[in-house]
Formats: sequence, C-alpha cells, structure tokens
Amino acid sequence: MAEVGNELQRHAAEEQQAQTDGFHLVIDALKLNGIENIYGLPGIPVTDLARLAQANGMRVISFRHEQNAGNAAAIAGFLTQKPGVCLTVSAPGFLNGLTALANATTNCFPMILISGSSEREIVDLQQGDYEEMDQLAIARPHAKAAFRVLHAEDIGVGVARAIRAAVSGRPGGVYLDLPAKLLAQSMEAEKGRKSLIKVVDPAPRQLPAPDSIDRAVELLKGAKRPLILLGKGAAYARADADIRALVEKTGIPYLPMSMAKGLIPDTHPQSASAARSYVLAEADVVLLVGARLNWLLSHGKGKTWGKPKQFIQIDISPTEMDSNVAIAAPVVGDIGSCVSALLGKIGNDFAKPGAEWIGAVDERKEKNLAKMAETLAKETTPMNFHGALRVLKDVVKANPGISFVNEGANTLDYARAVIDMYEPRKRLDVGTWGVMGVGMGYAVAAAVETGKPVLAVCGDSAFGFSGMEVETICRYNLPVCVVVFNNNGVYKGIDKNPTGGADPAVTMFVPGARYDKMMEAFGGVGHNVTTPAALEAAVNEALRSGKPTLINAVIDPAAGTESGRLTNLNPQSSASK
Ligand code: ADP
Ligand code: TZD
Repeated sequence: MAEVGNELQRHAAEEQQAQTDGFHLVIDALKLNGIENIYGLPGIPVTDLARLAQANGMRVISFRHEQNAGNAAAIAGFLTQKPGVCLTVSAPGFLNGLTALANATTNCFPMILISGSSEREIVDLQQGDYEEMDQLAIARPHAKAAFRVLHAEDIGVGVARAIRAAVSGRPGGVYLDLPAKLLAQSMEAEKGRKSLIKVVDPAPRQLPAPDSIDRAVELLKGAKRPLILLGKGAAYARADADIRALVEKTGIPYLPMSMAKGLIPDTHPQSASAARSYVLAEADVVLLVGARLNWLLSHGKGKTWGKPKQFIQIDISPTEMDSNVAIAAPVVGDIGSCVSALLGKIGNDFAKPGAEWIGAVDERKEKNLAKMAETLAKETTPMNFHGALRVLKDVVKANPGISFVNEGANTLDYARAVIDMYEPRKRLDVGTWGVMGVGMGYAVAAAVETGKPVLAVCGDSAFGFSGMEVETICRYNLPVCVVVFNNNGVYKGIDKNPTGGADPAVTMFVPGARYDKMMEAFGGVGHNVTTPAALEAAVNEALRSGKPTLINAVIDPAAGTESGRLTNLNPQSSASK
C-alpha cells in the first residue's frame, strides 16, 4: 500500500513538474528572443514576475518611479536595436510608464511596456477592481501597437507580436497588457514551450527601389552646395561605416542632429556643425538620413532654410515624405540598405563639391570656432556654463567611450554645441519632445547596456524630475557620474515674484541647494564644486573610481537664457508686449 502511495506521490510530482504558468511563459518568451534586461517597479500583480525573471537569470533593474524605468527601457532600445522592456503594475504604475512609452514612440525607439492589469470582467463592467483601468484603450494612441493576452497559450504570440511591432519598420513603443489572472494560469510545460515563438528576422531589411536611388544620385550630382544631415535614425541604424564612407566619398559637408553626434567624430573635417546656420541657409540640395523635418529643423522652411533647395530623404517610413515640404527624391528603406545602394551607384567618378562651397563653409567654421574658443577661455567667477563645459569637453575627449546623457535648457544647448562626441550612440538627450526627466533613466540604462561609465550633465530643474534614481544608481553600484549645473532655478536663478510677496518666483528653487548630498545619502560620492578646476578633478576621480558620484556644480544664477535657445517658442503675454 505504501508503495502505491509513493508511486502516486511521484506521479503527482512529475505532473507538477510538467506544468508551467503565465509567469514562466512570459519570461521564457522574452529570453528566447534575446531580451536579457527588465527595467521596472514591482507590485501587485507583477512582483513575482520580476522575482522569477531575476531567478531565471534576467537582469531586473528596479526603479523608484516607473517613468524612469520606462525611459531606461526606451534608451536601451535605441542602444541595442532590441526592444527595451519596462514592467509596471496596473493603473497608476501603468500611467507612470506610459509617458516614457509615448516618448519612445515619438523618438522612434523600440520599447515594450508590460503592465499587469486587473480582471477584464470587472474592468469592463466598471465594478471598481483594485487599480482598475482600461489600460489597453489608453495605451493605444500613445503606442505603435498595443496587445492584450488572455490565455497562457497565447503568451508566445503576444510577446512575438510586441517584439516585431517595436523593432520593424519605424521603431516605436508597444504596450503589452497582462491581466493578473493570465500570469497565474497554468498549462502543460511541453505545450507551453511549443507555444513560444522565436521571432525570425524581427526588423527585416527594406531595400529601396532602384529608381529612387537613381533619382537621388542625379540630384546629388547636379548639386552645387550639397549638405548631408544625419539624424538619430542614422545613429540607431548602425550603418556607421557606410554612412562615413558616403560622407567621405562624396566630400559633402554634413551636419549631425543632436543624437547623431559622434556617428562620425565631431572633429571630422567635413563636419559643418560650427557653420550650422550658414549651411542650412545656403545649401541647394540636402540629403536627410534618418532625420525628420520637424520643429527641430524648422519644418524645412522659413528663414533658417534661406535659399530654395531640394531634399533627398532616406527614411524607413514612406509617410514621412512630404510631411512638411516637398521631397524631390524620397528614398524609402532601411538606412543600411539605402546608404549602401547610394554608395554603389555613386562610383569613384563622383565630383566632390567645388572649392567655392567647401571654402565658404570652412571659413564660417573657423570664424565660429575661434569665437567659441574665446568664450570658453574666459575665466569667470562665479563659474558660468561655458567655464564648466570647457573642462567637460576635455573629459569627453579623453574618454570617448563613455555615454554622455544631457538634459536641461541652457545646459543642453550649450553642451550640445561645446562638447564634441567621438563615437556613435554616445550622446543621449531630450530628443524629439525636448523632454525633461529622461536623465537618470537614460543614465542607468546606458551603464547597464554598455557596461561603460556614464557622464550625465543635467540642469538643476531637469535633474529634479528623476533625481530619486540616484538611489537606484547606488543600489546597483553603477559607474554613473551626475553633474548638476545648479543655477538655483529653471533656466536661471534670479527671478523675483512680481508681486513682491513671500512666495518665490515660479522659476526659482531653494538657492544654494546641495544636490551632492542626495548621492551621499545612499552611499555614493558627492562633491560641491565652484570652479572648473575642481569640477574637472571631481569628474576624473569619478570616472577613475567608477563609483556613483554626484557633483553639484555651482553656476552663476544670472547665467542662462529663458528657454535656452528656444525663446522664439514662448508665446508673449499681451501685458508684457
Ligand atoms: P532627429 O531628431 O535626430 O532629427 P528623428 O527622430 O526626427 O531624428 O528622425 C529619425 C527618423 O529615422 C524617423 O523618421 C525614423 O522613421 C527613421 N528611422 C529610424 N530607424 C531607421 C532605419 N533603420 N532605417 C531608416 N529610417 C529609420
Ligand atoms: N516638463 C517637461 C516634462 N519637459 C519640459 N521640457 C518642460 C517641463 C519645460 N522645461 C524645458 O523645456 S527646460 C526646463 C523645463 C522645466 C528646465 C530648464 O532648467 P534647468 O536647465 O535648470 O534644467 P538650465 O540649464 O538652467 O536652463
């Protein structure tokens, strides 16, 4: 009898072993597709999903706020061409992550937001479940695609669809809704294993039509003052060598958009960054590579663009063409294939632009670079933006492999102009929306994904949006050095309350705040610096030690322009006219 009992027990155990559940299937599906990291924040109903992911060898980075976890996932997607995964709880956690998902979609970064959700039957009848919300409907307009899985056997399909939607064509954010009940559903392990899908060729090459290449080459050949404009799509595409070959073979001056800086080293003789206004106004043919003619490029028209011109645009999204101005030669396809097709057609007999154009560009460059050198050399007390950036420029030059995260207004605009980048995908910033708050999320993911140090330079306002993640940086002991340009407020720190009342002006912060103490509170290293020399020493120490560091760089509160370089976007109150 005892033997039969044992046998039954063994059988039951085998039966047990042969089962899997929603939790394991989600993890197995992600791992099967090479996704190794999850950025998230645990709670009902995803705590065990996060735990099991860690137990099963995934790296799970737990944040203090879902928006920062989402931003981390988004930039991980940009850095790796694999969707970055963010995991959140339902309703409020989901909404916190949604901002980052929308930002990823706007920037064309592949990301998957996975949120637990409450039960369909309760949500749909609006019966008031714990953290009840119709998340799928809310996510849809902010994402490239949104899916919900109701049955464990569909998890494989759900994850596969999410991955493919995130990375194919124009990359973007995808929402994957996982109701609590689904995670607990069990099914036969073998059946479960078979239901998973390893996505084959998730982002297939998209070859351009040969006649679109001919049209583009004809236009380039006829140009007198050609210009190449590289956007973050070009950086994302990882066609680095071919893009450089195209620039060098054609001899055409190029301009990198902010996050395309370093795709070709900014010190390259053909870089026209220092003559930006001149080349945009003067060029007659402009080749856009993975850059949209949105507000960042004045919509391709107006004073910025000066003389009439014709555009060639390489983009994977056909509907991007003519979105702002007529595109004379649309080249639709993936950048790698398009650039290599252009290279193949251009041939060695391509006549490089004449000395007149190149000479004029170089002349402007030299003049502007000399002016910049003068500005940078000025010693001011208190330290201003340029004094601080002069030393950071040298730090990045000496450490070209570090990631450089940048947010703020003046802090962003000046750093972009002053700091040369030397390697692709190292400059990570506020992107298409000019959004504040990406700083610490981007810094964490850059450290995790590249395994190399990160230097994050943030305005004091910008830093405040994600500052609590210094604890995350300390907890995971990440080699992140944060420099807060502290000028006591938004843009600057000298505004007064117009009523003369006790409340501070709307753009002011507590003067003389010590952000460095925040890092010290969690065991990291803090520095308070007031001179460029002290800033340089502190950053170098941080990069050498790899210890989480925050440097409170005291900047002249009077330094800084309202809205940085975007003053023209501020509507004027009729009272102040
Ligand atoms: P920037 O802000 O640097 O000007 P944008 O984000 O405006 O850049 O533009 C990026 C563009 O790159 C988008 O239109 C997107 O469709 C495109 N893109 C992204 N990845 C690829 C790719 N692999 N091949 C072709 N185009 C791409
Ligand atoms: N909220 C969000 C999410 N994004 C924004 N861009 C803003 C608000 C508005 N905003 C800017 O465009 S820049 C900025 C805000 C609040 C902060 C500028 O102050 P800072 O930088 O201290 O970060 P500087 O260098 O002192 O200008």
